[in-house]
Amino acid sequence: MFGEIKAADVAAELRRTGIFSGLTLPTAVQEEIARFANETPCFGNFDRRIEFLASEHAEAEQRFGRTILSGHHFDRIVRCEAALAVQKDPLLLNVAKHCLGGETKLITTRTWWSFPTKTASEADLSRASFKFHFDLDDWRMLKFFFYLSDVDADAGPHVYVRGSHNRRRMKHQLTLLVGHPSEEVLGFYGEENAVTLTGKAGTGFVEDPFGFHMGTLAKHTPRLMMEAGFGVSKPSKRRYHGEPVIR
Ligand SMILES: O=C(O)CCC(=O)C(=O)O
Repeated sequence: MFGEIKAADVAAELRRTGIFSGLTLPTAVQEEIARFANETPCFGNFDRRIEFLASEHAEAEQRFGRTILSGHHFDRIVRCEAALAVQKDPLLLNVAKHCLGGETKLITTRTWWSFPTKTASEADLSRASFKFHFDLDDWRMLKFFFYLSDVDADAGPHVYVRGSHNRRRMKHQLTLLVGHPSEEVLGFYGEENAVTLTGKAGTGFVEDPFGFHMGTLAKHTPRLMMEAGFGVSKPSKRRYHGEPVIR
């Protein structure tokens, strides 16, 4: 699916900076997953009681009387052949094996919307990965992300701090507090190392999620994202966002 890109080159860049950003999905694949995500009801704020179509986001906020920042398709994703084809593409597994070793396996696949909303409180935002954090789901992991909608600076781009995957400040390492203030993280790693990932629908990147990263709030248009995660341990409850766990 990804042409001439070599797993060893991607892995080398991942080791160096924690992120590789040169992946592009074939248009037909991106369109098929986006069609699925538009036509399939999603679940708001990780809550299966809040079920709605992305096009009805504003009505859903009214109907459920609350701010809805995200909409996950959870296990419904297994009905989408194109998404399964992405997660099974040999480049993904090869990159993961280069980085994590031979035991590596696919552990999560999810698609979700991030919605612009006028009513988000500070508490909503800190719950929703909008602060710099690193993932603790497994002790070694890689996450592939693909934008399925165009993502510019106002559409909730993902931000990654290059180099933060292998140089952790003791204070950050020891704290279980998930979100860290931007000034503190960027003060330590350098503003110049924060990469904001924008791109057309189909743009993909892979990161070492032990590096600091965050989503940002979509200001005008919803963002549709797919993630395929690889790890080395058995699936644990901690990594369930309700997405299918592949054994
Ligand atoms: O939505 C995003 O861009 C960030 C997702 C994230 O932080 C995560 O999967 O850990």
